[in-house]
Amino acid sequence: MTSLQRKIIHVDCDCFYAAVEMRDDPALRNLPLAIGGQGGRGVVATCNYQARAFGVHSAMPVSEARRLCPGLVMVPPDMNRYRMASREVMGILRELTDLVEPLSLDEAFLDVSEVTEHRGSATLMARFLRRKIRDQVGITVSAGVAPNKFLAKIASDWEKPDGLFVIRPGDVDAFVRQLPVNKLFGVGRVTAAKLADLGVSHCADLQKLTLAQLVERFGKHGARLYDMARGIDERPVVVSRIAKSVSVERTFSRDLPGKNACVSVLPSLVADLERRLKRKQADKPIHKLFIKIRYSDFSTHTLERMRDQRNLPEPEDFLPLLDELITREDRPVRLLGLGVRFRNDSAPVTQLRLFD
Ligand code: DCP
Ligand code: MG
Repeated sequence: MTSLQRKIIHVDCDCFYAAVEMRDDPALRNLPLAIGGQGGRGVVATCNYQARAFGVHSAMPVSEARRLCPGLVMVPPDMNRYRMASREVMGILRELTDLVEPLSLDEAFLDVSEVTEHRGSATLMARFLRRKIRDQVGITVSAGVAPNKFLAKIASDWEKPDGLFVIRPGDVDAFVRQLPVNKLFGVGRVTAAKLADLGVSHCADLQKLTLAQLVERFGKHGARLYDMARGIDERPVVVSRIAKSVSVERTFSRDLPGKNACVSVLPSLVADLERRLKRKQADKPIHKLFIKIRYSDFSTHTLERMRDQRNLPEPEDFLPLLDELITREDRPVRLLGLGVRFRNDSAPVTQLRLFD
């Protein structure tokens, strides 16, 4: 019997740090741009796709990057802004399903096998997520859809940047056979060279080796190679996250003209927050309230204040935060968000580990 067909989406932001910088300073958009350098180890953390055309890439010494691309613009990293963008991306993914496994700030797996929205189509879900992240966070992501993690991750890279690639169950074998072995997880230069000695360059060649041959040659990793060559990967999407906060946010189809308009949408945002709190067994003591605002130029500000209370928050509870955060009354607002943080010591561990 075959196991139930899963639907996995892998999402990976395009040139993540650089994308956040280009979003916040559109003048950088049309220039070759790298993040890193100053203060760091003098290497490129990432660069935009214009810079990649010159051969610049992550982990390259800045001096070499400048030699390859004399017009390169270097910007020092600002992790706080990247973390905030990451939280927003992950928040959008988690609105679709709780089964989200982040791998780093800019990528995550989703198991959407049980999601019924979007007609249950993982392809439509991936399109929806890509559009929503572009509109709300202001950066592009690439996505891969496949029956397992290994293939979904390869798929998200296939049409990068700003792309979507789908591997349907019936296409797995043909797709895998033409795949160069260096695309496989764990196959670096050394393993690739060993495989080349065996006459293996693509998974079609790899399929000709027996499990015993691969284990003898590569140890434990041999069994993984055997499976991957056949597009098999049973690893579950693992969720291990302690709910430390619950929040809601809204990007307005037309910018709100200023503070008064923000005050008038507070009640409906608070109502959304309450619904989420009730859904998430969140009768834990609330420790802090926070709000977030994004102006039309994408500059984003947050503020949080202590407020120990057990009962659900009311719109009036957020007014003082709004007052403190908005210093210019008439600045157009693109997004407004609010939320609550729970006390650390009371946070229950909501962990779903299928197996390690
Ligand atoms: N990063 C880093 N040092 C590296 C690799 C990555 O600091 N050697 C950081 C910067 C990247 C972020 O991690 O923006 C995400 O890494 P990715 O490998 O996903 O690379 P990018 O998102 O930048 O580009 P891509 O469009 O290829 O995903
Ligand atoms: Mg990325």
